[in-house]
Order: sequence, then C-alpha cells, then structure tokens
Amino acid sequence: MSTTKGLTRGLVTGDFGRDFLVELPDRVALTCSRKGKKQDVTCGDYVEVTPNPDGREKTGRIETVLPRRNVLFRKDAWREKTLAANIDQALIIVAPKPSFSDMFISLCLIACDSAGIAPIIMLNKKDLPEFDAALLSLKHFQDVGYAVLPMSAKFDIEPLRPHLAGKTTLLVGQSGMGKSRTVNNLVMRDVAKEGELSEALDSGKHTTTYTRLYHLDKDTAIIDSPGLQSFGLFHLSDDDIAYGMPEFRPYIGTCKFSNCGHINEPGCAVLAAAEAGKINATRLSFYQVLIEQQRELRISHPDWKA
Ligand SMILES: Nc1nc2c(ncn2[C@@H]2O[C@H](COP(=O)(O)OP(=O)(O)OP(=O)(O)O)[C@@H](O)[C@H]2O)c(=O)[nH]1
Ligand SMILES: [Mg+2]
Ligand SMILES: [Zn+2]
Repeated sequence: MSTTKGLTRGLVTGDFGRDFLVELPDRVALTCSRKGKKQDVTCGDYVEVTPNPDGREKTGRIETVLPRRNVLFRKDAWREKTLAANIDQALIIVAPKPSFSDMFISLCLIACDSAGIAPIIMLNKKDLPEFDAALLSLKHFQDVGYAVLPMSAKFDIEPLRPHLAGKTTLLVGQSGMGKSRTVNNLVMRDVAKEGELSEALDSGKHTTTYTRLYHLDKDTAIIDSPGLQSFGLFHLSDDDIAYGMPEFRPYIGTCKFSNCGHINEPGCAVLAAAEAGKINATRLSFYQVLIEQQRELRISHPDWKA
C-alpha cells in the first residue's frame, strides 16, 4: 500500500489511552495524538502520521489507520476496548497465585476464536508448590485441543521462545500472572516497568497500565497489556459463542431446530453429545451460563448490538 503524500507510515507500539507511540521504519518513535476520540487506534496498528504537526520534535498526529488483518476486542455493558490489532496469536497467561478464573480463560478463548487469532494458554510460576493442582485444573482445556504451556517466567523463560518465533503475540491475562515478567525476561531488560512508578509507589507492585509492543527480533514481537478483570463478549452473537467452543462444532447444524441455542431444546445434538460424555459438563455449563448472561444483557441494554 502506498503512503499518502506528506504522510509517514508507522507501527503503533504504545497505547497510552490518549497518546500513542508510533514507530517509523527507521525505528524512530513519535509520540502521537489521534484525530479525535472516535478514531480507534491500538497497538499493532499500521498508521499514517503527519510528523511534527506543530513543530515539536518527535511528535506526530495519526491521520489514518490502515486496514487491519484482525483485531482483538472486548465489550461489556459499560465499555468497549480494542486490545490489539494485526496479531498472530494471544498468549493467555495464568498462574496458581494469585488464583486465576477459569471463566476468564474460557471467555478469552472465544474472543480469540471469533477474531481469528490462535490462542495458547501459559501456566506460569511453575516454581510454586500450587502449580500441579493448577495444571490439573486446566485439563478440560487441553482435552478440547488448546495448548497449555507450563512455564516459570522467573526462572526460565527460554522454552517460550520457539512458540513466539516469527510471530506477533499479545500477552493477555488477569493482573499479577506474570505478563510483564515474561516480557522483561525475553527482552532481557526491565522495559515493561517503564513509567509505572506512581502505581508502584502506591502498591509496591508494578502493575501495567499501558499496552506496549516490544520487538524480540526483526520478525518477532510481543505485546504487554494491562491486567484485565474480565473479558466481555457483548459484541458476539450466541452463534459466535457456540462456534467458539471447538468441541461443539461437529454437532452444530445437526440439532432438530436450526436456531437451537443448545440450552434445553428437544433434539439438541450438543446436549446429546454431553449426555454421552463427549462434551465436558463444566464446559457445557460455562456455555449455558454465558448465553443466559448475554440474553439478560440484551434485554437490559436494548441498544446493544452484536
Ligand atoms: N514465583 C514466581 N513469581 C513470578 C513468576 N513470574 C512472575 N512472578 C511474580 O508475579 C508478580 C506479578 O508479575 P507481573 O509480571 O508484574 O504480572 P502482570 O501479569 O504483568 O500483572 P499486571 O501488569 O498487573 O497485569 C511479580 O511479583 C513477579 O515477580 C514466576 O514464574 N514465579
Ligand atoms: Mg504487567
Ligand atoms: Zn442444539
């Protein structure tokens, strides 16, 4: 794609909410504003910028966001947020301590599926005594085909490198799971702690407040993101969610009713498969609770659109 005259093309490597860091081909980074709040910009976006719009060095204004290959998005009743764009995979990082939410992983997996982004689950803090029990609790994800990588960001992050090579990977997860520790050890500098001193002073912890992209080599990048509490899927339809459950797929379209929601309908092939032990009861009940929540929200937020 050619660049519009007078504009420079770059990659968004930092999303600070109001401002963005845009890296130009010569690796110079500009702190950029955007045209307005409605312009959706996120880490991983390719953009066209006007460099130094008001004469200040190393600044820019984002004029255009180039078409995205994919985008990871979350939306709940109160807000929506674009997490990252143009990524090859998402590394969902969980740890035995602080405890993680199974629901969070399941939601994240569905979001990745609907965005066409390959997910990997990384169970971090292998060095902790609670690790084995946590690994066992992830078995139902492995059983349906998701990769679960045991790791210790603290002691040895090297086994992760082959999974990242040649790709752009978003690190996503709840707070305290070890995303930034992973980044720091891969980059071999304390890069992911930059600019978070005020938070650090409050809590003694370096909780991440911005999304940042780091290059590991010329073909490999990782994106650190702030910890999430939950992962709203209000932008998805019931069908998207059912299809986001890989073990449901062989049965979807074979239920008695073509609009079957796989809740309690007669002749439901998904429910029959669960009866026959081919679908895990925990996974089915996660799905049914989620569909119920989505339906309630659609009623309480009538302007809500999938
Ligand atoms: N024991 C142990 N501790 C770890 C490991 N990885 C990370 N930690 C610790 O866990 C705490 C949280 O790690 P962070 O990397 O800041 O977590 P985060 O996921 O970036 O958290 P947010 O930025 O708040 O989302 C830190 O004290 C880390 O040192 C590990 O493999 N083993
Ligand atoms: Mg962090
Ligand atoms: Zn059904």
